Amino acid sequence: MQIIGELINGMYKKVGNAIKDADPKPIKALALAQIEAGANCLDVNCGPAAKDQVEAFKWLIKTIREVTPVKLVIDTTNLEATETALKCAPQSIINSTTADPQKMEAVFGLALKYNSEVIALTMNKKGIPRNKEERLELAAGIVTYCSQIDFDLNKLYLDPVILPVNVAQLQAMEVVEAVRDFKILSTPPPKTVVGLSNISQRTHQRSLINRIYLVMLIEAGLDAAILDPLDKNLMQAMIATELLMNKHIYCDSFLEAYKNR
Ligand code: THG
Repeated sequence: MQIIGELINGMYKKVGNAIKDADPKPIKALALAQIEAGANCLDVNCGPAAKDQVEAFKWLIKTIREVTPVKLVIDTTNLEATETALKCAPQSIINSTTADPQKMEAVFGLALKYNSEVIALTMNKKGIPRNKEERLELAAGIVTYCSQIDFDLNKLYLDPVILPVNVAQLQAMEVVEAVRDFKILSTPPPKTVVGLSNISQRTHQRSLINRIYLVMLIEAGLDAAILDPLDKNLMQAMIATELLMNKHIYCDSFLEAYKNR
């Protein structure tokens, strides 16, 4: 599975302050720690604190690039900041577009220009769907648009949008089943991604809820997740699930073997 580290996000005080003070140390440390823990991509989100998103992204990407060439996931709704980020780091993953036609036109336009991949959220101006069927309908619209503009479906990630279980308990299974059903929309099938930690925001036992939900999503065919790779129990649950789904060769020391794969 593709593991996208979530920790370079201005939502975290430490990161928000580092951006504000232009202090590279915490950012570099978070980049390296997440990769060491198994992340193969890094989400980059400057959060609500950054006054100037364009400058914040320029600085963040330059800082991260001083320690690693890993693939970046550009997490912002600001199109100008997205383009600036892509100039610094082409072939990144744009996070994200919605299913709204105008937004798709702008975002997929940038993706074609910079040879980038795209995360498309199955939501629109009306908000986040209430069930699997509405998510599928929006996903179908996104896939159809990609075919029309000849966007390589291998570069598309569909995100069914996870809501916190404490405010939307009925949605958790709708998202799991959406992940399963997105696969029938096209050949090649679109990839799927989620922002895992959304599920446990403001709940007790966050780590437990995150890892059980990740297991359910992987079983449904999830390809990638934005998550906290420093959560050891979470990473071990992921590896064990993939092992039981026959995605890795079994050995007695499979946790060790995964690191050296
Ligand atoms: N889909 C896509 N991108 C996303 C999301 C998604 N990007 C953002 C988010 N959701 C995924 N990233 C996070 C990062 C952190 C948290 C949740 C999701 C989180 N943070 C703590 C909190 O809010 O409680 C912060 C605690 C602190 O301040 O220390 O939970 O769904 N495509």
